[in-house]
Amino acid sequence: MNFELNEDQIAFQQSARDFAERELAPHAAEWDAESIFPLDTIRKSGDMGFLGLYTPEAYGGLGLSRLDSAIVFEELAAGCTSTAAYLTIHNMVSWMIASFGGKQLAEQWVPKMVTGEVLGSYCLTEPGAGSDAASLKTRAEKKGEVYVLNGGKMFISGAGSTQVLVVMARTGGPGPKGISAFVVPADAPGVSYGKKEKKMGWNSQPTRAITFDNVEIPVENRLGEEGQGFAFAMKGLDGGRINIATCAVGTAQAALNAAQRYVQERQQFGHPLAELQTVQFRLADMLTELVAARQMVRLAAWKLDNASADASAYCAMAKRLATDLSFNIANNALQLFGGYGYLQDFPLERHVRDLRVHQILEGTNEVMRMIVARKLLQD
Ligand code: FAD
Ligand code: 2MC
Repeated sequence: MNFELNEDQIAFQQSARDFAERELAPHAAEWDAESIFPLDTIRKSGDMGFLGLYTPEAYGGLGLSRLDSAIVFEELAAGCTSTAAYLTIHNMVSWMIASFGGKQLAEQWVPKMVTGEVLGSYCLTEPGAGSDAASLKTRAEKKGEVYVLNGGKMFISGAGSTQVLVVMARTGGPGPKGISAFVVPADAPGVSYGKKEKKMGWNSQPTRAITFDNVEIPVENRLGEEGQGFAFAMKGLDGGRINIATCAVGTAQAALNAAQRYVQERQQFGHPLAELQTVQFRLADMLTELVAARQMVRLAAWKLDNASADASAYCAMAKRLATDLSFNIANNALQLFGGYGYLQDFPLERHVRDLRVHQILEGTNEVMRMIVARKLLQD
């Protein structure tokens, strides 16, 4: 067992760190304040392969493992949490089309997603179906060679600025087995978008509701067979949860780095704050928890790469643990900055605002506990 990164991983990590420092970090505060979705930068990240990290090479992706991808996403999140998190969703969507769509569908969409010509959104949540995703009501009615979609989605990341939607919709009876997944062009007649939601964080990417009003989709746009859509959605989210967790770790690392510097510069009572043992102990706990979170994420990614039977439960454990610990680390870093941590002149308040939603989306941390407990009690 070797816990050191190999040469390739160090190279990926360095190129992601360089990109984050050059292209993301200098603009993150402005994108947050002005709610700018940085499309040019996102497309530029495609030149580095970041729009298709674990997308198969056959469609232009890098074909990396989840572990390697997690190392890259962690670095990107240290530059801009919200933008990196959108990149992870785009990667998840492109991987789903490549993995579950037929060759023709994959060839039509995925190469353009890898370059950034086409950006993707993942559409599972509905106003009445959040944690209980299998209760979704959007319907896809088969009529000859097309499906007709009616219904609505809520909280869709990127919506209104993306070109392709992977939509989970009901083709059969109630419950998970009645759900299928579809590739829907974002500008298909009958697709309309709600207002850009005003959010606490994740402001560099738009979030909108979507309505489907008699949207006609060719039968070939279905992923796999009828009834497989829920399992596809969950498989996408296994990796998605690692990604959301690794973005939390990257952000927590950025917060810890800032705090480490600050306490050595800031003087009170005639000494740098770093000389206080209470400050040292706080930093020590932050670092210990950061390392634990990172290792848990990498273990879960490794499990997914190796198709371990308990991989989904590990993805849920990693998501729960890493997002809770990372939020607390960023909040502690803010505390060490005192009043300055609360000002927008420093990145700490943004880190805290951005990280809060990682405990909610891609399955709330309560749902993560549900998945872990089910696995524990079933074994
Ligand atoms: P609810 O399910 O109503 O939950 C409310 C509370 O009850 C939570 O605390 C929850 O944990 C708790 N709860 C519910 N059931 C249980 C239970 N059985 N046991 C214990 N506690 C329970 N969705 C997409 O499909 N695509 C996206 O791109 C997307 N992006 C998002 C971006 C943002 C900024 C946000 C905020 C959300 C996004 N979501 C997206 C939706 C997100 O996944 C849901 O908000 C999340 O799954 C929770 O659903 P809900 O909001 O309906 O909460
Ligand atoms: N991989 C493959 N198949 C899976 C799976 C996984 N990870 N998880 C479940 N399935 C299958 C499962 O095996 C079962 O099929 P079968 O009966 O053939 O065995 C089927 O799916 C139904 O599974 P469950 O019986 O576990 O379904 P249930 O309705 O009890 O709920 C739960 C499952 C709560 C885990 C799921 O609804 C869930 O994850 N809810 C949270 C929703 C969520 O994460 N939303 C995120 C939206 S995206 C987002 O937020 C973004 C920012 C992009």
